[in-house]
Amino acid sequence: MNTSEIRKLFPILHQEVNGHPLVYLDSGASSQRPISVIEAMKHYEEFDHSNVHRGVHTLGSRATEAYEGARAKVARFLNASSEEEIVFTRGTTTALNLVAGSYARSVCGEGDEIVITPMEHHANLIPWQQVAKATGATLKYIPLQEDGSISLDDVEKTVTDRTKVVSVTYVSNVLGLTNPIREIAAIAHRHGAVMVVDGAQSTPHMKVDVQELDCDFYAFSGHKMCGPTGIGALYGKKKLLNNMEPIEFGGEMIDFVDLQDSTWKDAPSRFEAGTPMIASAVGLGAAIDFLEQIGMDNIAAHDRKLALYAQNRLSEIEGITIYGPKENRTGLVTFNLDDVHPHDLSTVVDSLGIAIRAGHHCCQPLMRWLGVSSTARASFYLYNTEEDIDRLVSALLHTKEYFDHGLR
Ligand code: 7TS
Repeated sequence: MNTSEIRKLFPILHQEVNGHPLVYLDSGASSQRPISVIEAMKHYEEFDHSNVHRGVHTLGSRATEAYEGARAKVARFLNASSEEEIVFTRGTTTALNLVAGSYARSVCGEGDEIVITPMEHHANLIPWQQVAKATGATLKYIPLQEDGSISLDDVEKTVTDRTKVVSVTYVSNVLGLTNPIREIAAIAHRHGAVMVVDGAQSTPHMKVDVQELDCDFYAFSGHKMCGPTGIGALYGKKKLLNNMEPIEFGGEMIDFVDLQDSTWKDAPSRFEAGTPMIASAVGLGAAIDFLEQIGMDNIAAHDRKLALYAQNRLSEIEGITIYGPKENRTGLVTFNLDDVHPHDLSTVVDSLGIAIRAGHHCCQPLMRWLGVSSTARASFYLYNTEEDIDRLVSALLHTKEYFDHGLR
């Protein structure tokens, strides 16, 4: 993988911020887009736009082909068994809310269980709390081990025959670890539960095969994998999707409408009421082309190498605490430095042109488990280099000096 050639394809990276060349280390929140994605969306808007699935005119057909073509790319990218298993959504959050609001609400009742972990992003936590409150089901947590990982023994102990849904993130957006989804799915299935996967942080960084994972639902966002905002998808096994009730109603999702009742089309249409985000879907398709051209295995190796390099370089700084397991980090490092508030850290490094994230990362229960209210986080992608991390380390040393002097 030639990172310096890849960097040339991302126009946004070539600018100065606060008088310094930009170092973008916040791809975990949202990645940047290559020129091919920007151009694909521009071409669509300039030449092909119309509404989809409606008119018989040429632009209508082109728009429909572009939109459905993007769905086919997503299906292939995740190795779904058919395009009908891919529902376009606004992103991971909307996809998980769809599974919770439709599937889980209909199967859960008093005494049933939903199993998640304390490391979940709020998008994979609050929807389940809401289902539990509405149905009388219990929300149970697989405990975390000392380094933040989960053990399959604990999964075995937590999942029971009353469990209807197990929902776990593939990669943690704070700890950077990868959960053993295939093994967890096997345990869930043995108890008759479905396996839901939050793929927001895994899909950008590794080859994903939903059939090999044998998960029932898989959610991800386009904007974290070189695509635009406002688009993502829910993969669901066909027989599950076609037995689920829609949670939004209107045009394009119906089969037959009478004055008092209506029937639905099969998936994915039944979950895509109204005019969809067509240009964003085109952009997501172009992002998949781009990532596949570079190769997901190459990207995975690059991101892991950078995370390891960052972990080693940051550990050299006195007073730093790095969170999460030492091994197998996927593309990010979360840390605190002495008692400098992460927001102050992030402000000082921003003044040196470096973008990192600070806060609770939408993981308040995990922050409580870590015993902190917030952390800083540097996250990496295919356009980052070891020099970016060296710049971060120098900026952190500068910050430390600044605050040490301030305290004296
Ligand atoms: N799940 C995980 C694991 C995430 O990291 C995120 C976003 C989401 C779900 C929600 O994705 P969305 O596209 O629907 O918003 N995570 C982050 C983050 O770590 N920093 O900013 C957003």
